[in-house]
Amino acid sequence: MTDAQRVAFDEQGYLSLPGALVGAALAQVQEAAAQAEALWSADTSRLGARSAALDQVQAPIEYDDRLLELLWHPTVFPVVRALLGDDVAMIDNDLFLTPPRTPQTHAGWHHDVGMQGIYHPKSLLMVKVFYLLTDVDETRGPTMVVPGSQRWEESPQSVESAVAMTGKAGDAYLFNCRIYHCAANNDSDHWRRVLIYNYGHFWMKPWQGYEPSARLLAAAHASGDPVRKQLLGIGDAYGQRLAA
Ligand SMILES: O=C(O)CCC(=O)C(=O)O
Repeated sequence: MTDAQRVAFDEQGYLSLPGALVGAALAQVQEAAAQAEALWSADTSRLGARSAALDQVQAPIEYDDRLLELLWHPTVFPVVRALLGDDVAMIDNDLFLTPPRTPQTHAGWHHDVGMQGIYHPKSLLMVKVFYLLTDVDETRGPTMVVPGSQRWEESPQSVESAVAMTGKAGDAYLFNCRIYHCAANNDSDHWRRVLIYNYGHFWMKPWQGYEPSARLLAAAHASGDPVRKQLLGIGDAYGQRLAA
């Protein structure tokens, strides 16, 4: 992570990471996401939300190792780790599918982190990474963020300064989960598809329903990979951190 990225993240509360997935890597992730979507659509007992505003495939890392492996993406994860610290862990993950012409957004303005940390550089609690699987312009339901609002005790009174997180398929962005954000309505004729990976500190619990399955935990143990194990919550509650 560059100093310029650190300054921008600290001031604005978000970072764009264009071209995180390109070429064959992007095609693989899109294929894996499409297969997860098909399985989820065919079986309504699978976890997630189904509404006119959003189809939410909950925990896509359970569907395909190509989606699991994005948790430790070679260029994006080091930025997340640099921001949150060596005790980084996974909090939740989703595949969001926003239908065309949504009647209303699936996510009005909000902060993900209700706890208001004491303001100092280490009070960052959660960082959320988005991978665009489709092109997203202003009309296609982009995430909107109010730059700098992650530092404020109160929610902004106006969202006039909000920025739309637009981009091409394969682009990524991340934000401090304390930032004030929403999803804009999808006013286009296109689906918006985005993978979301949320990270916090090892002492935090995953959101309910996102605890890794026994299968994923066994595979992480068998891999012996310290990053994979820690991200899935394997370790000592208050002593776990990745080696430098
Ligand atoms: O779909 C989006 O861009 C917004 C998602 C959101 O609000 C969230 O993950 O907290």
